[in-house]
Amino acid sequence: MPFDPSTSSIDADRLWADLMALAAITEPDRPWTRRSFTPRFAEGRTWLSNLFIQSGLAVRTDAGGNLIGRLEGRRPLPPIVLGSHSDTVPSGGRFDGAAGLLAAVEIARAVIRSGHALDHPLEIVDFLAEEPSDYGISCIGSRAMVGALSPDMLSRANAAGERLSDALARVGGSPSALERTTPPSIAAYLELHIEQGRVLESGRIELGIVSGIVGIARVELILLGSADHAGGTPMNLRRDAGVAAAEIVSWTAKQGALKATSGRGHFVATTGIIEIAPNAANVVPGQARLVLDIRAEDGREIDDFIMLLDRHSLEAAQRSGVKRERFAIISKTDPTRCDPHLRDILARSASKLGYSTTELASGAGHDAAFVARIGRSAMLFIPCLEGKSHSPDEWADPDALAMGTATLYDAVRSLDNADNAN
Ligand code: HGY
Ligand code: MN
Ligand code: MN
Repeated sequence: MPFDPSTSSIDADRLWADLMALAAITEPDRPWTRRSFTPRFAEGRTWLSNLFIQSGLAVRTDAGGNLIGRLEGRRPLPPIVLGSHSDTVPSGGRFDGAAGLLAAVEIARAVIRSGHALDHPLEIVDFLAEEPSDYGISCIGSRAMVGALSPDMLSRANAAGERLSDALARVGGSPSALERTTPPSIAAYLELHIEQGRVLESGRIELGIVSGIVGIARVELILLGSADHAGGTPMNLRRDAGVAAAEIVSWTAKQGALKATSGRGHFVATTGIIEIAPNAANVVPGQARLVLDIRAEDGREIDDFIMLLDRHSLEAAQRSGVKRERFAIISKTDPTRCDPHLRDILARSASKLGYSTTELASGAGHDAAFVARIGRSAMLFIPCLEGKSHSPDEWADPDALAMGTATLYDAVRSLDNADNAN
């Protein structure tokens, strides 16, 4: 059933205009790019902060560098929290993260326009650095909020040598205060997001109620061989780090496909970073660096894959006469179930508005997985064109965004009342 603006409290045109305005804040040569901690990201945050203020929200930045807009409620209750992230991957899309944030702002405006205040305060959180950052960590703000940003993580440095703790302070966070802060009490967390997959589109289903969010492990491998002349070095005398790396990349894809069809839930494995040095056509690669992204609904599948990868990558290195210098799990999160009560509220709101829904797992990671450690947390998906995301081709239909926002608004109202009932 299409979105009907005449019966909805949601101003779909205003919401879409906001989304396109935020999208315009991008590295001009790589639309759409707003990498965390960069001046472009700061520009986006300033825009978002102004939008929060214009929309009637009080604005603050917490110790974890999260930008928070707050609309007071009628009673001193823990807030209902909505959110997502304003940072992007390099050459990403206009919807991943931004759609959820701006839907939340439109919901805050709808609450004010209605003249019927919530009993709970409403908070909107732009979580810092949800995407993998230059410090090797993703979900920095949501980890910080729940007390999961460790001193080791804060000491990680980017290629320029800046430590994450200094970068956090640079964007308004307070690393020193982090140790003293306790996680906030929340009534619930709800996040609208594009699916970044094809279940909704292929099934012609309007909204997705997320059952759970995959666990994600990232593994870094460094292989050391011998950089040699590509012309004078006989094939049998080479220690080619590139060949060993290529074998590991190929094994990862094959083993990942095997696990994906094992019937033990969603499983994917990707070698997203492949670097060789000195990366010259006439030099046998002396060094290779790989970073793998491994995800599953069942955490045991991730552990099993990493154990197999450990064994295979050693064998591949030996076959090429190459030393495996580093094999490190640089980050690892467990799978998260979304709160059943919130999923039920979302499903009932969608049904009340006449929208079709299905339950599905999220193959993408989200801040909601960390927020689930401190309170009830759930997600609502809207379809995206051909499931594409992390690409300039990312697209979601304005009607789909409006349907998702209207559903989320109804769920917030239901939650506000339900929690007051008990
Ligand atoms: O990588 C992810 O799953 C998310 O989009 N950051
Ligand atoms: Mn993303
Ligand atoms: Mn995202």
